[in-house]
Amino acid sequence: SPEVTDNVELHKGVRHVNTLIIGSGFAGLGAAIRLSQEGKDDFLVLERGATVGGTWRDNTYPGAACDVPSQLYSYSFALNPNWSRSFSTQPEIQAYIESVAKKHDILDKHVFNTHVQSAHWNDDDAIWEVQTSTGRYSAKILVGAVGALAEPNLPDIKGINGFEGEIFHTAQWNHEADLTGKRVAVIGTGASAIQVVPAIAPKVASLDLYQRTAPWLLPRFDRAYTTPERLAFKYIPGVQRLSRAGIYWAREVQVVGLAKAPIFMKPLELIARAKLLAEVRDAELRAKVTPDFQIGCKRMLISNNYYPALSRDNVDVVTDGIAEVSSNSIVTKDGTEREVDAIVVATGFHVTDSPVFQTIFGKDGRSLADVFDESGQQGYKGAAIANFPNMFFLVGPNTGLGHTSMVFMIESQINYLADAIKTIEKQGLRTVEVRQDAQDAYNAELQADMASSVWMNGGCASWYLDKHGNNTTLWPGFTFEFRQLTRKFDVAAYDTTTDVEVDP
Ligand code: N01
Repeated sequence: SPEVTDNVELHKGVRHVNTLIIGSGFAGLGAAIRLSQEGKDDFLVLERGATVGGTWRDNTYPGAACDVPSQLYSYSFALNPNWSRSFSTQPEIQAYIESVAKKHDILDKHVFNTHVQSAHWNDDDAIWEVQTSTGRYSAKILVGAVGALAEPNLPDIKGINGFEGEIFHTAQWNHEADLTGKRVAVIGTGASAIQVVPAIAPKVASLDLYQRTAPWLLPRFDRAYTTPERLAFKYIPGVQRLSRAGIYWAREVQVVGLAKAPIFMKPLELIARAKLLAEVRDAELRAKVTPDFQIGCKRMLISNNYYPALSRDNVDVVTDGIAEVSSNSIVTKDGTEREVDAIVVATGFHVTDSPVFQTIFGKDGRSLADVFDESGQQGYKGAAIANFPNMFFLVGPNTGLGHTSMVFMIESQINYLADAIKTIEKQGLRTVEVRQDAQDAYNAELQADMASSVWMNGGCASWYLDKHGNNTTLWPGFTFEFRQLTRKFDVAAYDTTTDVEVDP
């Protein structure tokens, strides 16, 4: 049974809090800690998992690690002097997140093992009514911190449900299944696959890698920190912040090539081509894994062991599309059948079409999914959405990044949320709802900035784009611009109602 805190009021027999946060990954946890630090203790976090961590808790596949430098991959209020490597592995990141939660004594504000099934705005009472797998809640303010890379995307391939061997998604790795000596297929060649393949290739009998689009790969400058470095991070004030600032600015420069002037991506492409030539000696294989779109259009991947793994005798890269899956094999469109014992599905996540959007219903009773379906995944400053009063997203529309740490963006969004909650309280506001015209103007400007980006012009399809062909996931500017934009809650962009008289 879920742990439930008892410091909640009842509203019509339902547990009521001022602020209800859904999800406890980096975003939800960070928001919870911030609210607690500011004394806004009337909140709860609903979390479907058994602990904090979100995507880092869920993605336990062999080889899982971060492609953002460790120094950037922590909250600014909880730097981690104990990172063992320059690029951290999943267990280390998960341990960090759990340690931050414990240190800030925030676990008892969580309701774990609780799946949010629906959230409806009740306009009469100006509250959100939330149905979960373990009970009902209501809240004045709803915070969606559900993550963009949380809902596994299972490919719709003919016959796949009839496969009789082991089959699982990278984000739902079955650790009971021993792949040693097995014939394994991996479907997909994104960030997850390029980590899984080198990790399992040495132990499986054979590995067929089903590639639909060859990714661009850059070197991974990963190494263990030396003892003097670790001691310096720990004991010399400022060293870690200095290192963090240096890496931050080096990464931020990439925005010029990605978003502003893709011609500046050329040097990276040359590096990637040189790497391909050096690491894939077989010309036929090299031709197969040479990308056919502009670097940066899809997320750039970093690895030193992916190409060597593809060159192994027991690994085959299959580029003929999959026609169907039988009970014990995969059949490609050219009619070839390859028998396998297990299939690893590395096909990514529902990002612009998350099933969560089907469960949130706004002022006019329409779901977020319907709203997004019609107009694309649009929001205001990645946080608010017109017709969804008193609701804020963390990692909402156009807040993702292709080059640096999401934790920076998350902290910017938490600033905005915290100031919104303060403003609502201070001004005695009953509801705040972003004005449609403010949201439209924001998106028009954002998409104008996006137009010149490599994501729109690089000749690829990616999870960055929604079904309308718009990039509704990434932030097209420098992250410090977003920080500036979200520094204060700009109530002027919102329609508000008031329920109490307050002294000015
Ligand atoms: O997912 P993806 P991911 N039949 O969507 C293919 C973060 N991340 O889990 O390119 C056949 O990128 C699809 O092919 P195509 C990171 O932000 C970070 O790998 O669409 N193939 C693609 O090759 C990342 O971007 C880290 O043609 C199908 C692959 O599956 C995001 O998570 C590690 C298919 C999906 O790639 C997602 O990465 C892991 C089908 N029906 C993840 N459907 C690090 O920090 C899809 N594909 C290192």
